[in-house]
Amino acid sequence: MAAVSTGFCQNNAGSQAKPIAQPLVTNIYTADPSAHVFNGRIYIYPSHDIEAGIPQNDNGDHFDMRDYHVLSMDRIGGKVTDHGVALDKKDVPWVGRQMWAPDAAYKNGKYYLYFPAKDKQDVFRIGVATSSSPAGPFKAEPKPIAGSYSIDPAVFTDADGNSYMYFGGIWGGQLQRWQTGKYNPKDEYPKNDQPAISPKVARLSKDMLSFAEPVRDVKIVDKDGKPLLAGDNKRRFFEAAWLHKYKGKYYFSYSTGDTHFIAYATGTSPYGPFTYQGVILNPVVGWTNHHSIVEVGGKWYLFYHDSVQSGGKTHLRSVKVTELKYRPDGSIETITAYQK
Ligand code: FUB
Repeated sequence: MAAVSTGFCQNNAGSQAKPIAQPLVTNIYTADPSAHVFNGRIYIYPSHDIEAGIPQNDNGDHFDMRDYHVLSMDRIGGKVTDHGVALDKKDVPWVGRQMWAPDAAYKNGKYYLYFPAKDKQDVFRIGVATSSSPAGPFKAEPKPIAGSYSIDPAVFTDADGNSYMYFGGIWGGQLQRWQTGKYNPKDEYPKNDQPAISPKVARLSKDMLSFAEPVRDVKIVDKDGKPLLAGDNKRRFFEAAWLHKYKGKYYFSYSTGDTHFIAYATGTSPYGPFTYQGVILNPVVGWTNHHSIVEVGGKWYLFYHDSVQSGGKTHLRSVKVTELKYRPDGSIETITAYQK
């Protein structure tokens, strides 16, 4: 992720916007929601935003989160339970700071929480923690996943039982530092007419604790099969990957970051390539845009966040949910989170 100096997107009237949905909880600030249905109940794995008092900068230092809470509800619109602290920074030996957007998965009778954080060298890595309950508490593995880097893990399990982790984020998420496969602390970016930096994917091992194969690029292409370019800010990948399947097709969705859209692209394999299709969610109040998509009881829902509740403070966000609709051709109707 990243920030801009004002901390507001163009839609900066946090207190004036008329939202289509209310925060799921207001006792804490929550963001980056990854929603799943486990045992017939909806579980949401968000970041836990706090006021750390750190000035905003383009590295996102002001997003200095220190733990995770799990939220759950028995139905959309039902009472939301905050299950308290599910994992704390102090219990993860390798973490230095900034516990950012997590995701969760179920396999082998266990629940897995995947989370990005900066290690003691200030390099983003992705960790995993396990629990016998979807609500936690989770116990972290002593080291980050070998070969992992950058931010925003999203784990998708296909019908054949294979699970894949999608990850990455440019700017403050450091994905640009791994373009050669090795870490380069210089923040260098492709020129505008070169292919954009790709998000990453790796199949997970059967025990869900490591990568089963080398990390691959997730290619996002236009309708002519050409890679989206680095200068194509309105369409190219920035952060916040999510993968879901609808009617046999794979939908890869993501944030365009500095243009603030949640966009999507579709393909016929979990590895891609994915062809850009359009916008799922227009910019929200606050700089970041981050989402997940889940089917509950035959309907589809978009979980997202905005900063209305905090009056527009970009690092104090609240998770919300709204219905997502497909057209008969499988395309997704664009959502605007505010009434006109
Ligand atoms: O919450 C911190 C970061 O902000 C996430 O990792 C990004 O996706 C953005 O939402």
